[in-house]
Amino acid sequence: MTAEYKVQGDIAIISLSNPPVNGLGHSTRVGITQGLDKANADPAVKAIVLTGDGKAFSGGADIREFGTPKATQEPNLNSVIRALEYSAKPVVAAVHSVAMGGGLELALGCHYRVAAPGAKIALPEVKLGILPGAGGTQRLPRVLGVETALNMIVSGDAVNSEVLASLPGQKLFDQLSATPESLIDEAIALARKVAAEGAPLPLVRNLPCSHPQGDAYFQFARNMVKGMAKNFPAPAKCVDAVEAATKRKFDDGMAFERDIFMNLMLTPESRALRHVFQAERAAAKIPDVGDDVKPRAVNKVAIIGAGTMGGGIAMNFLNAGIPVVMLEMKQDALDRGVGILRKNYEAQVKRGKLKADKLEQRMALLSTTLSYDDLKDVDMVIEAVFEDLGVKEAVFTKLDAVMKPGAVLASNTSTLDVNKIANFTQRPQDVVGLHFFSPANVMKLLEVVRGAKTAKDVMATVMAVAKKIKKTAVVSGVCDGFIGNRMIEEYSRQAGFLVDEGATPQQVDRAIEKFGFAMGPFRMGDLAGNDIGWAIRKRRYVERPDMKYSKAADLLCEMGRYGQKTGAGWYDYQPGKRDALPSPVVDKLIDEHRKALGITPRKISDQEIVERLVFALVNEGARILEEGIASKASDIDMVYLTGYGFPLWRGGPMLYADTVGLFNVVQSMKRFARNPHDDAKFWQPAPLLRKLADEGKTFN
Ligand code: 3H9
Repeated sequence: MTAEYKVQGDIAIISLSNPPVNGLGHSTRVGITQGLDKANADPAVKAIVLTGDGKAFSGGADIREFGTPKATQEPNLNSVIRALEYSAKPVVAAVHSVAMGGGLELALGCHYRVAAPGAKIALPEVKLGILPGAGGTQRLPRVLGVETALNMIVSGDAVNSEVLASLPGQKLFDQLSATPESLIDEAIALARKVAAEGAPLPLVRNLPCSHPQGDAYFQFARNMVKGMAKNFPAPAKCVDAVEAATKRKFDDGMAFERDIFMNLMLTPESRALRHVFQAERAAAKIPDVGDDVKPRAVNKVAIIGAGTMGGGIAMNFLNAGIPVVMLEMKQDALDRGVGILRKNYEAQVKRGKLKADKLEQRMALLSTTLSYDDLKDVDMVIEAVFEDLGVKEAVFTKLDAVMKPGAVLASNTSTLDVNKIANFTQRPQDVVGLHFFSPANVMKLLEVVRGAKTAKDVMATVMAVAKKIKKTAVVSGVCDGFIGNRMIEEYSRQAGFLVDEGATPQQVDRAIEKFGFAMGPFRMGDLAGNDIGWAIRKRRYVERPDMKYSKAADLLCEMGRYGQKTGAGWYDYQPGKRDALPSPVVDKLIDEHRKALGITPRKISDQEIVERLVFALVNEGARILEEGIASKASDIDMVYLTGYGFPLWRGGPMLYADTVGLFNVVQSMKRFARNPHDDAKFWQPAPLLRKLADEGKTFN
């Protein structure tokens, strides 16, 4: 049982006890109802207090049970709430720390509620692609009013208990305890008082629920929601459910909410969001680095290189209150870097995103130097210099000479071998890759590249640091391109073949953007600079001459069309503007290129474009998994969701493949392999993918 029962004088206390956040799993639900039965049967008990052990009142339905029979096994949450409502003895909820989702719904089923200050109160179900399914949409409007309740339900955001308790006319909390520590005593005192008074027990379900301009208000809410969440069905359904609370009898409203809840649970969008919730937390865990491995202290950081990347990386630490010393070779490079960094902060102040005094606080944490000797006292250094192994060797040799023992030596390389970099030092165990994505102060993703000799506590350290600077850290093994860029190379190769065969860059971009990518491969190339891919291909032509590429991109680069920075790439650009305009020059280039290859262009469907691009990611992702470069399929999904603009509502490439069905994915790959203009070798399904497909299994 994961709820405890004890009696204190004439009050029974039922305490949820299901770490980490008292999720309302089956055994907890059984524990609550058994506690209620016991209390009601015990003549010595006059009233009941319901609370939660540890760091939460309750985080809601136990997410670990979703999709299992236990989720709905009786007593389900609605049955538990019904049992609370019909308890003959008063039940007082003592809410603290976190009351979310089903946890808040549980409290709303109690006769009275006392909240501790500082408790986070939310119905966050919408963030999992569902809506509150145990009366939240029917009861919350009755205690907070329709508008406040709907805002909370549609946003899913947490509101502090003090804020809610101070709303005029609110009936959510009967009392706010003086301190978190006095909560239980105050809840017990209230329970005793109401038991002694013997007044009829109040039920939220009996409160009225209406809005003075109902129809107009709900129409307005629908319009708002449509604009904000166009790829997610849940928010609009939240509006329907709250409207039902104002128009239907309570039990009819409950049935309506239940129906919507069950339907939303089956949507691919909800599956994706629930996957992401778990994937995000799973990414922070490294299979062989347990909680017993203690991170090293990181109180001061050095950044080598004051370029765009170095400056962006520095901002992350300054934002988190961690002092940074930035090193450059020349004073003017330092001055330029610091100037850009300050300008970035000033732009944030102008947009109202940062207070002016915060800007100065952050800048005060930044110091600069031209001398490696000044790095002696820092706990972690991140190198962000030019991508050249010789340059890295020079930097790491110097770092090795000056850094204190135990300092973490990180490289922001995006392409080079971290093991080689580690071996430039006498302390390869302290070396790790930290691949930030540009702009480094904005992008959530941080690929943590674990070298062959990287120490476990260095891994624990950088994961802890990543959390502090609010990055989604995903661990990658050492390989060319790590997880993200290794996969994107296959995606880009497909984009090239598609153009060779008959698609225009615009069609490819449009198709994949309609699928949900933030930006198609050609617009992306123009933004990042087509010369970057060109440099990689030139290397490949030497290292892997057997690899097949479309040469259209090389021809483009030979014309100097590197993208936005040269005013022309796959698209034309007007001076000072970023709008991608179809280019007759590129059309001609592609046309001649096809002629030279002897290809008669064919019409390619959007579906084929999307499948070839996305399944290229999937096949390479499967190889990355079987090689152990990524330890979980969900890590690959996190890389693509947080670093490459993969649509959130599809949950990442690997979950998307699971949703399509791996059998179907393999069938498509076999078809692509028969296309003479494509790369038949690449389309051999990765052994892991084939095995899972044969066994009817999924990546996740
Ligand atoms: C619902 O209630 C449906 C009902 O309306 C209807 C039902 C019929 N269950 O975030 P953290 C785990 S839907 C089980 O890192 P924090 C989490 O996986 C539910 N486990 O910590 C992690 O585990 P691990 C609506 C849960 O302190 C650990 O707790 N509720 C649950 O930064 C720590 O999590 C939500 O959507 C759960 N419900 O934040 C609540 N929640 O250590 C979403 C968390 O193994 N949860 N875990 O990796 C949150 O917002 C945050 O987790 C919370 C704690 C604020 C609770």
